[in-house]
Amino acid sequence: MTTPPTPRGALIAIEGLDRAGKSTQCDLLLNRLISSGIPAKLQKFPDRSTPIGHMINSYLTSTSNLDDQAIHLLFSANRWEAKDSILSTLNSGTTILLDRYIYSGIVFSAAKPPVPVENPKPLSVSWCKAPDVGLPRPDIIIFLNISQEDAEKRAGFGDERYEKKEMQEKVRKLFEELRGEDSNDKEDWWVVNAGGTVEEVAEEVWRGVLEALKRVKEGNGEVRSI
Ligand code: 2DT
Ligand code: MG
Repeated sequence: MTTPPTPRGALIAIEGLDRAGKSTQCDLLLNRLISSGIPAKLQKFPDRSTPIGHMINSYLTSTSNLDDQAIHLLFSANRWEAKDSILSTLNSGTTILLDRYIYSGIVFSAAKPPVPVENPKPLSVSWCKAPDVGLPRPDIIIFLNISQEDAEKRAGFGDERYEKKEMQEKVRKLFEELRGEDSNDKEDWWVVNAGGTVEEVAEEVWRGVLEALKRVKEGNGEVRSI
């Protein structure tokens, strides 16, 4: 008698603005999955632990300067270097929570103010998306949606490069555009009101996860690509 193959894990991306509660919700969710008997693992992007991640970290903490295009490609390379491990983890039956993914990659780069002279136009969304084409596509993107008002009530920003009000406002607009425009991917976005209590938000996030697990169960077992 042969045992049936292990069903693959789900690929779940958690996205949102800074201070939307992504890390808190990822930790809660990881615990809930594991205590429900669903093997799961957290993968954060950027992954600052690799050599490429070290370069990203020194850029974000402003100890190094890089061209907008170059840092964009490093963020993407930081995902490509994790691709094989993501796929083998999923195929071994473990669910992966992505704390940020290509969507942060697109909106943060496209939100940057154009540098006059050298680079007078902002990076376009399509340019920003191109290097990620071919990466594993999440079964669901859980978007923690927080209003400007609620975000302002939470603790202040840190002092990393992108943690500035104007940048965050641009990021908010671009996330909205991305969710609206991505008509092929519309069903992939699960928008959660992140203004509630931690427990309320966790409940809505959990419903998104159940939806992703259902999609995986009903699918053909293959991980789709961006
Ligand atoms: P954390 O605070 O979550 O470590 O993120 N970013 C992230 C990009 O500009 N491009 C990307 O591809 C990713 C994944 C968002 C640090 C900052 O890095 C930004 C905030
Ligand atoms: Mg941060």
